[in-house]
Amino acid sequence: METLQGAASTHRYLNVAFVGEHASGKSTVAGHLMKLLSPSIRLKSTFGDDKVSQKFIYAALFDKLRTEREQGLTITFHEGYAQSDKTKFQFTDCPGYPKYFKNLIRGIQGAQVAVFVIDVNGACLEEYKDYVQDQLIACFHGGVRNLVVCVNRMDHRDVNWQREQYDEVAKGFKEMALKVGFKDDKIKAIIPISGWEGDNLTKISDRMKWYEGPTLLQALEQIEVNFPKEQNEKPFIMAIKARHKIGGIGTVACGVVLQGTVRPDMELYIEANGLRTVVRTIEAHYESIQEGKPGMSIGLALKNISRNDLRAGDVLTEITGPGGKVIQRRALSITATVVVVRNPFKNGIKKGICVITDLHTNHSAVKLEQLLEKRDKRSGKRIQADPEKVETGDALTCTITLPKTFSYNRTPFQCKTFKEFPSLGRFLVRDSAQIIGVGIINQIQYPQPR
Ligand SMILES: Nc1nc2c(ncn2[C@@H]2O[C@H](COP(=O)(O)OP(=O)(O)OP(=O)(O)O)[C@@H](O)[C@H]2O)c(=O)[nH]1
Ligand SMILES: [Mg+2]
Repeated sequence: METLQGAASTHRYLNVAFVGEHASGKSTVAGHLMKLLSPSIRLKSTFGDDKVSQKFIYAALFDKLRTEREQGLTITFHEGYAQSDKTKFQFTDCPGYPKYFKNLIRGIQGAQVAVFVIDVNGACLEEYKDYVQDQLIACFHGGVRNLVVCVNRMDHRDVNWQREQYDEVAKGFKEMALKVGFKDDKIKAIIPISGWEGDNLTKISDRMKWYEGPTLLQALEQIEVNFPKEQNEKPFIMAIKARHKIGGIGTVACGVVLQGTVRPDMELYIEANGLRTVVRTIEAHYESIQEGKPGMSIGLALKNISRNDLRAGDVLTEITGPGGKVIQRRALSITATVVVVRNPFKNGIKKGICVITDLHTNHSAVKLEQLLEKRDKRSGKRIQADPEKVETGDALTCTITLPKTFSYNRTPFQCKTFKEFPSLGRFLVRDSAQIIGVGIINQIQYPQPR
């Protein structure tokens, strides 16, 4: 096992996602922490002709879109970088508004720890309960196993730095996280903070003497993330989170390394459309690096392709076959086991319904083609063959058809069976802003070779 470390760096890398219910203060906490770690960052009170309202001054470090600043809410995920004595942090500020849940799902991919910023007023246990539970499921099923919880707005005049309300919210949230599957020892800390005033972010606050620590920074520093070394030697695979065209550099694919090591001049192909490309340069944390390893969030400058050839949700794979041959395989359908966590349909979940799957960084509309078996959620024992419908709490084996027509003759998503490659073999089943179930892929059906 090894920790993630850049070749030229003595720091380790840590990828942190900020999540939580709407308007709990995620962007403010992320922005304030970044400002405390990098005092040279300037807080902007204007962007061109736009004035930033004083109360969004920290949030504006992350909320970079004009509409986000105007409305004071995050729409898509944004990244920021900072470093402490031993860690280089990548902070990903995710949206909390339920309508933008899909952007949160993409934002948390590759994170090693989720910082849950929840409001001390307890909205995460009442108004946003289902939604916060969905965020927990998305983190857990997406492979984010470490949690740091920040109970925010301790400065609020009704709370006035006292512990009663903090205790209540902390207890309720912990119960919810344990129920979703998080291990007690992976909930690293539940910290009372004020994102706005900065209490307990990097220094212990003397306004809450009843809390002994750790601070948010200490809690993040204590998290150890190790990656199995044998993953380094396998063929390189990266899931794309975002694509850019940058002047002087060209097409850049940003994403998370799922397996293997990437180096400059490596030949890759885009599985979705079979196009080939070559790595020009690699960047992490605004620094040029020579090797990208599993778990790292990197940017690859690519030769011979344009920005439009890539899509967030695609997968880049190393060309390894004999003679560097690329075989583009279009999956027709998958057989999967899905545990239903919620049933939003009046008549139950039946065959033929259209749902959205979130597989790593990919979102696709798919059809539930056939319900094969209803199984016991815990033992996996078959309860019923060919069920007509399933309800909340059932486990279901089903076939899911993938859409056939796509521009550029693309495959909708690149997947593997869960057994073969867990991170490309598990997915969420969603209906707009709510999770219906969590699934794993058992089998993939490809067309017969002609
Ligand atoms: N009093 C007080 N206000 C805060 C604190 N943290 C954030 N706020 C205010 O809460 C409002 C929302 O903050 P944001 O950081 O935009 O919240 P968010 O969670 O990023 O919101 P979404 O991304 O839209 O879900 C802003 O007006 C902040 O100034 C805090 O600790 N105390
Ligand atoms: Mg925000």
